[in-house]
Amino acid sequence: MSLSDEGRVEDLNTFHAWLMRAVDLGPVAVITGKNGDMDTVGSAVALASSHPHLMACGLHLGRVAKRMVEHHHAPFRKLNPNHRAWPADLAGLIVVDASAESQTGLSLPDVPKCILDHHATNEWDLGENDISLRWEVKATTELVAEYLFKYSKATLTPQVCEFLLAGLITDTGRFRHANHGSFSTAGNLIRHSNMDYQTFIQFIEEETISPSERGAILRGMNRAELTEAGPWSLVRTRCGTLEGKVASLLSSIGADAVVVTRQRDGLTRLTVRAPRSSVNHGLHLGKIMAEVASNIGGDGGGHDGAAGWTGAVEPVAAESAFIDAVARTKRKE
Ligand SMILES: [Mn+2]
Repeated sequence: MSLSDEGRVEDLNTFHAWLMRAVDLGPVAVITGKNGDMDTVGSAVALASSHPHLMACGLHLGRVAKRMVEHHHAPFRKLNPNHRAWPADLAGLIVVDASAESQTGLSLPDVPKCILDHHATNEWDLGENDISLRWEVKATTELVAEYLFKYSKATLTPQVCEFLLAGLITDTGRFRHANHGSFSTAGNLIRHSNMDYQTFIQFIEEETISPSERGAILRGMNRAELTEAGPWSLVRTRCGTLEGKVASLLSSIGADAVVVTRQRDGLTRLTVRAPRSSVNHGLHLGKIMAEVASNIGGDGGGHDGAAGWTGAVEPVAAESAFIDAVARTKRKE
């Protein structure tokens, strides 16, 4: 799915034509992925700033995204999972940074839709009035930034540039998973907005973890175990909250992959991470999670080095399904 520069230009032209037609007809919702991470929210808020008929909305705001939205008083409409009250004249919807409808946590109305995404897995069903831009970029905000730089430069206020850069910073793990494209987008955004990058990164990194969350993280670390999955060594644990944080802390000790299991309200969630060395040896966590979903149900997918799965399956069964799928993966030398 690697796209040439011409392919991208063509994609952006198609998207621009689709968008202009849609906003001409009525309001258009820009819908975020249900995890509310900074990439999905940054993409939605930035894109929605480009036209008064666009509205960023979604189920949930993650921690960094919530701080950014509050800090900038950015328009973002929080919906509930049973939301049905879409405007009668809704002319279309744009879904950013979600690889399937289930990833929005919403039941979407039947209007023309456009998908902007960068996940390795894809389970969208597209109709004849729908379009999809799936780019091999490190964050969806890179795609949105490229669109705005080309078609709507006036939208790129310092605040909008911050939303785009924040998504890029968090999805690349502070540029650890970046490539030349992400660095060049980041450079363009910093130069264009004239922001003070060091002050900005400090704001992004100011995390407020409460004492009870700190306890939950430590319990997650404390329960961690090493386990073998065929040719791969895994670290696995359970935790009640902040599973992404627990996963990244455990990643730093250097196993081939980390799996963190969380159970809440009858749903089990697996959060998995793998270092680049494992990906280079043939482990693709997004594909493994899609395989887990097809084996035991639920929804799964993501990127090569970071992925997730959610479903109404016992935690032990879900974790075993993941470990089995990893064990079946050949290790290329
Ligand atoms: Mn993303």
